[in-house]
Amino acid sequence: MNAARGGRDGEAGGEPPRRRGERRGPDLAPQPVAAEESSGLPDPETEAEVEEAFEDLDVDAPRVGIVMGSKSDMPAMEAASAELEKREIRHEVRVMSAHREPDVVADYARNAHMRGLRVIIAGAGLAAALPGVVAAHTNLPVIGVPLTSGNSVAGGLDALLAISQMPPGVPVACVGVNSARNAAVLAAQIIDP
Ligand code: AIR
Repeated sequence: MNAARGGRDGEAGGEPPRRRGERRGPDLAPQPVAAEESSGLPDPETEAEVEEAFEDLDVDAPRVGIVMGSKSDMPAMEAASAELEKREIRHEVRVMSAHREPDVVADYARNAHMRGLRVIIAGAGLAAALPGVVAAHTNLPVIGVPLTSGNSVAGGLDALLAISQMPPGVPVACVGVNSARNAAVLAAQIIDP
């Protein structure tokens, strides 16, 4: 790509008038391209360096991602959004189900760090896999919010256990049932202790 762009730039900026491509003369011979421009090798900067550079820029990237397994979780999860709003912490809200849209969840979690997110709050009810699945795909801290829903067992005990009983090495911080506001307070403390 660089080589092609360099060639066109050379024609446009050079002294000779533009000619049809068919007429190949010595004056239209391909311009030499600097080796470093055309190597095609990946940029040597590490992910950490790129992120550091991005942090210096005052962009409007959200710092906290709030995700939930269903639209029906929105009323309970709005408390997290309201708390972050109050604290003027940039955040985004997404609905994605670990069981119904597993690929969407995986993509979101894998890209979260590079997008500038620093904490993810994940709320779900029933077999609440969302926080754990997010944690499986990112090293960002994940705060799980167990939610009650229509078919909950024991008022949300099912989700509480699903979220808190993570296997060793893949932690999820778990707040109380329907405690979305506490999740936001914790997220704020993680971002700015
Ligand atoms: N859920 C959705 N996908 C996986 C799970 N565990 C949860 C939602 C919601 C409950 O199932 O987080 O709390 C019921 O979802 P719905 O969409 O049927 O209202």
